[in-house]
Amino acid sequence: MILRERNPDNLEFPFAALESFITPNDRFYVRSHFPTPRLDGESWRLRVDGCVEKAMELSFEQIATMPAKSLITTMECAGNSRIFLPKAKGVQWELGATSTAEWLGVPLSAVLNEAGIKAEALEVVLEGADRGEIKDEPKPAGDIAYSRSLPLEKAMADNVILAYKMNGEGLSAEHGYPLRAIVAGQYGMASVKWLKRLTVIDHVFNGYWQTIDYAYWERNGGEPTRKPITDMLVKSEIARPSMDQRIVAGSVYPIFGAAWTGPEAEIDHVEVSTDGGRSWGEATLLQKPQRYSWVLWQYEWRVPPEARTYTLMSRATDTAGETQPDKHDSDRATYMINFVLPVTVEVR
Ligand SMILES: Nc1nc2c(c(=O)[nH]1)N[C@H]1C(S)=C(S)[C@@H](COP(=O)(O)O)O[C@H]1N2
Ligand SMILES: [Mo]
Repeated sequence: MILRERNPDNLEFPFAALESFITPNDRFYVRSHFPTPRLDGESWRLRVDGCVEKAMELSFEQIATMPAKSLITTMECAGNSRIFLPKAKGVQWELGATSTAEWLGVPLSAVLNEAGIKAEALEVVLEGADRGEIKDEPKPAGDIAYSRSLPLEKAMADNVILAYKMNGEGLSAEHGYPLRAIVAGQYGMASVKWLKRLTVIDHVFNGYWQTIDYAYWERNGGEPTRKPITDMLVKSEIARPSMDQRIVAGSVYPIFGAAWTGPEAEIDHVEVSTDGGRSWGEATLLQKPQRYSWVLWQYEWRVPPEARTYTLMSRATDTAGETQPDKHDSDRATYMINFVLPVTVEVR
């Protein structure tokens, strides 16, 4: 793993080592804002309160005996690839703040239905057990918990689970033990780890992590309005070759990578350019694209005999017709970075 930050530890999956569709647990990237809470599964409770018929406290045992559901999802941090933006502040992620796992848990809807949702309910706030002080301005005073809300309709959808297993193993402390949300198709910030409380509210939640941080400016023709970051945007990345790699002139090199998109579409196709974006050829998808998870792809490059620097690019398009843009949209600041990323290599 590539260590991007210490305490809290932020670990990047070395994307150049991408091999399998499922990311092994010890290679799954870690993104935490505060030190990892060490929770005890025995005494831990999930509190459910707010606009519900009966507020509850559920033990791990009670959750684990409810009907389970599994989801295979790719999770990408909204700040992944930030290193490609000029002088951007924040964790300097390159390509590997993205990973794929099979999660097992209970649908969030099942827990909410158990508590009984009142008619005035509008959103559900998911709160983690981790807390601390924010360093950068603007910031609230004192310690705050990590929390995010989902509109009720999203919270009740079948792509949201409260997970206690990752690739068949109990969650590790870093990935949210004992229980975390998985919001399939959204950037990682929605998948709250170390869940301790679900609060149903009758208003829009304007918490720190969806107004100041993990938010962007949306323009619908007119003035910009502040919106929480939600769905992942269509994206592809080249795992191999990696930046500045040397490649033998006249050989055949399999360019290899992954592509993924948001919750409303699947990957349709991936194109590759070996001449800095002038011409494009179609890559082969190595699996049938599935909703919520990446697809691995490959492109056989007949490396020219001419020794010089070449610029490789990949560009994905999804079934909704969305394609990766050429440039980063600055209304997204240092998040949602899905523009076509160049990889320069040395042919010798
Ligand atoms: N409680 C809590 N949940 C959290 C976070 C956090 O700091 N605290 N980080 C979020 C972000 S920004 C991401 S990208 C994902 C990362 O999940 P992972 O560490 O399992 O990869 O967790 C999300 N859930
Ligand atoms: Mo993130």
